[in-house]
Amino acid sequence: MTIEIIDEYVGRVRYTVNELAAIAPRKFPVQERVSGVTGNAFDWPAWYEAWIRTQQAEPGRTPTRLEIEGADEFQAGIPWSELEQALVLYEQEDGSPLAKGYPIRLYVPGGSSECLNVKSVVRIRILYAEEAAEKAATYGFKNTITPEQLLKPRS
Ligand SMILES: Nc1nc2c(c(=O)[nH]1)N[C@H]1C(S)=C(S)[C@@H](COP(=O)(O)O)O[C@H]1N2
Ligand SMILES: [Mo]
Repeated sequence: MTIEIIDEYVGRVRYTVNELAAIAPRKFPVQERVSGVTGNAFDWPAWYEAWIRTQQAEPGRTPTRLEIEGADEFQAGIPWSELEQALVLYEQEDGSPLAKGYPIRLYVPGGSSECLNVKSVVRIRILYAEEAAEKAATYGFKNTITPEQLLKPRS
């Protein structure tokens, strides 16, 4: 199982869970940020910063939005500014693959909804368009996001 990363500037790359986690500068127990959850995680913005430096991208651009999709086609679109505390859960406490949410799971503490905690992530799109930052977070099954969800104000 691989995770596909699609970046507007870098292009499309695929990583195994181990390859993805190896890029992260620091790993920590997920409960440091999300109470009641166990396993090991890494910080998403720190992962991105480490990763982008290894790519042939022009430095200095800041992403505006993340689009993230699960194996079941559940997906979320999240303004980058909402991801300051976001983390990726990638293994259980004992180092074995996730029993729930495999291959990886996103958590968005401080985000506008717990529904943004996408499980079984298989695709991550990193967007840079300025307009993308202005749209509120969205979530739902692919192609079935209702106008109500799109218009749902942050609570
Ligand atoms: N892949 C995937 N991720 C998902 C969902 C889903 O249906 N599929 N549901 C979301 C919603 S609506 C919520 S509220 C949380 C529920 O997380 P939990 O199963 O840990 O309680 O997961 C989110 N992540
Ligand atoms: Mo939810």
